[in-house]
Parts: sequence; C-alpha cells; structure tokens
Amino acid sequence: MVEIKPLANPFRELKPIVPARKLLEQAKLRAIRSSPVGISDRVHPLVRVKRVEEHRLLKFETYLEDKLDEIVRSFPQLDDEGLHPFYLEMLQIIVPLDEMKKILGSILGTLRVIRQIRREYVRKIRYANRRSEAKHYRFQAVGRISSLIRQLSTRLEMLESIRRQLKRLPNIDPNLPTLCLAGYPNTGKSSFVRNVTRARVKIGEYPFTTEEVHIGHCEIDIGQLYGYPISFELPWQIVDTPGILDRPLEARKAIELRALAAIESLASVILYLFDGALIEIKSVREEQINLFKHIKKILPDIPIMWAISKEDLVKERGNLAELQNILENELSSSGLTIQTNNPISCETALKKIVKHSKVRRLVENRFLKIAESSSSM
Ligand SMILES: Nc1nc2c(ncn2[C@@H]2O[C@H](COP(=O)(O)OP(=O)(O)OP(=O)(O)O)[C@@H](O)[C@H]2O)c(=O)[nH]1
Ligand SMILES: [Mg+2]
Repeated sequence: MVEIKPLANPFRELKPIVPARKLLEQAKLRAIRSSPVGISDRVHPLVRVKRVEEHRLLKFETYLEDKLDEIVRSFPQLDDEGLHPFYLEMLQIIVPLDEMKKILGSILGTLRVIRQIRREYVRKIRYANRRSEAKHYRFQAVGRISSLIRQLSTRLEMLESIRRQLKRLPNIDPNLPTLCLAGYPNTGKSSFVRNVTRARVKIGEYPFTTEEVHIGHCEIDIGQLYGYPISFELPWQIVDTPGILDRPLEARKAIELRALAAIESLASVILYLFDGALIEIKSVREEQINLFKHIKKILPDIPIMWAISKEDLVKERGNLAELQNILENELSSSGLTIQTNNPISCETALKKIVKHSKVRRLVENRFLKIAESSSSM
C-alpha cells in the first residue's frame, strides 16, 4: 500500500513571540534569583561583589540573547530555498518580504549589540576598584540593554501578529495533485469543495463569502479510474480560491495578484464554474466566458476544465443541452454540468476531471513518480 503523508504549513510550529516588556521582566527575575556558586568564604569582599555583579549581568543578558536568537531561528529561510513558492507568496500577502527581513534583521542586530555591551561591562566590572563601582556598571549595562530591548517592542508585536496569520495558512503539499476552483462569485465553488472534501467551507447567499484560501482533501482511487490491476487511493487537494480567480486582471489589487501567483504555484488543474442560475443571460454569459479565456491566458501551463454549476436550475428550465452547446462552441472544448449542491454529482464530476486525458498524463508523469520514490525510501 502506497501511503503519502502530506507536508504541512511550515509556520505552524512557530511559538508565540513574547512582548519586550515580558522578556525584560523574565530576564531581571532570572538575574536576581541566581547567585554564583563556589565562591570561597576567604575571598576578598570586593572580589565577591564583582563576581556576583558579573554573574547577574551574564544571567540577564544571556536570557535575552537566547530568546532573541530563538525567535529569529524559528522562522524558515525566507526565500525559495527555504519555502515553497505557495508559502512565499502567501507570506507576502501578509507582510512584504523586505519588511519581514527588516524585522528579523533588527532583532539579530539588537542581539549582537547586547552581546557587545555584556562583554564591555563584564570587563569593566572585573576592573572595578570599589564595590559601588561594580554595582554601578551592572546597572548601567542593564539599563542600556533594557532600552535596546524596549526599542524592539513594536517590531516584536508586529512579528507576533504576523505569526498568528501565518499559523492560519492552510497545509498544502506541493507533491500532491491539486484542483483549484475558479469562477465568478456565487457560482458554487465553495459548495463543490465542501461536497468533495472534508473541508468545512462557508457557503453563502451572497457573493464574496469566502475570504481565505481553503484547502480540502479527498482520496481518489486512480487504480480503478485508470484501469490498473490494483486500487490506489491518491490524495488530492481541492482549493477554493475566493476573490482570486473571479475577476479580470485589470480589476485586481496587488494582494490578489500575489494570491494568484500562489495558486499558480500550486494548481495542477483548474475547474472553472459557469453560474447555472444566470448562464442564459447573454451579458452574464459573455462576462463569464471572458474571465474563462482570461484565466486560460494568464495561466497557460495549467489545464482548465469547465462546468455549468447548479445543474438542477438549468434542467428545470429545460435548456441545458443548448447552453452547453453554446459554451462548447465558444470555448472550443467540452465541459461538464454539475449540481454543485449535491455530493454525488460533485464526486462524479471530480472523477471525470481526474480521468480526463490531460489530467491523467499529469498525474502519471508527476505525482505517481513522487509516490513511487517516497514509498521506496
Ligand atoms: N439550486 C442550487 N443552488 C446552488 C447549487 N450550488 C450552490 N448553490 C447555491 O448558490 C449559492 C452560492 O454558492 P457558493 O458555493 O457559496 O458559491 P461560491 O462560488 O463559493 O461563492 P463566493 O465564495 O461568494 O465566490 C449558495 O446559496 C448555494 O446554496 C446548486 O447546484 N443548485
Ligand atoms: Mg465561496
């Protein structure tokens, strides 16, 4: 049995970023609670005080150094070596890459400076001639370090807010075949995704009910579909792409363009839905045909299938075949009809898509190879 374990969101393990104020409180507590061990009773009082002050400064500073280091290290490398293009694009929807690098860079910068301050003041404490002087140096170092940490306050807060958003990104696996839905608002995209996967997706009466990219998973027995002698359940990702593939390029904002790039890096095949409730209206139909052609043009390497959604409504009016004909002539390809609010109809449509020669070629050339190599490891 071949088993593929999907990869996950690379940001999901990020721990909460502690605010600057709390970091300082913790560092001070640690410094106060701990004292150096192994100082003999016979050492000179000045030497004793100097050892205590040095120890407290070290405790204070190394705690902060460790925490800042942990924050920076917990993020993956922010380029296409460290992140799949899908996550790199999604990250940039949340925060510009430059800004993110600046934030992490400033944390690293602070880390280096506080380390220098600690070295400088440890030396000063060691050379102090009086007890008060040793104490004074420690206070001075703690003051300088605290002020640098306080300067990071806003950046740490921003990072925490970014982390929360990153954590909510869906789990995608670039090694799995992925079907992305496209079409004007209200065409039945979310209904389709919900019906073929285990994802709970918002279905609405109004357009634009889906605000985020949703990914659902389902298994399709391609062994049976492709006529293999054994059954082989291949996991598929089904992606709802709200507000991304639902309007022409000119109308898109920068954020949507990024989201589009994310989809481009992910989609193996696109299913474009024509709204069965409105498709008879010539102007609506033309608009939807134009968007279809437009998506085909901007994503030339991805096979695009199409279907008329809400089949029940079209059937009721008795002109399904005629409308299908009009679309087939316009688009020079054949399409499906789906009752998008009916799970059996959606599953049947999904199987037809997976069985389509273009998709089969892609699955066999790309994904089955990945499955074979991962099962032989
Ligand atoms: N009669 C009928 N209604 C349907 C069918 N499929 C979906 N609907 C209804 O159409 C409306 C829109 O469906 P959604 O699945 O939310 O459409 P969407 O494309 O995801 O919409 P946005 O997320 O806003 O872009 C909802 O009220 C659904 O209940 C269908 O096959 N038949
Ligand atoms: Mg939706």
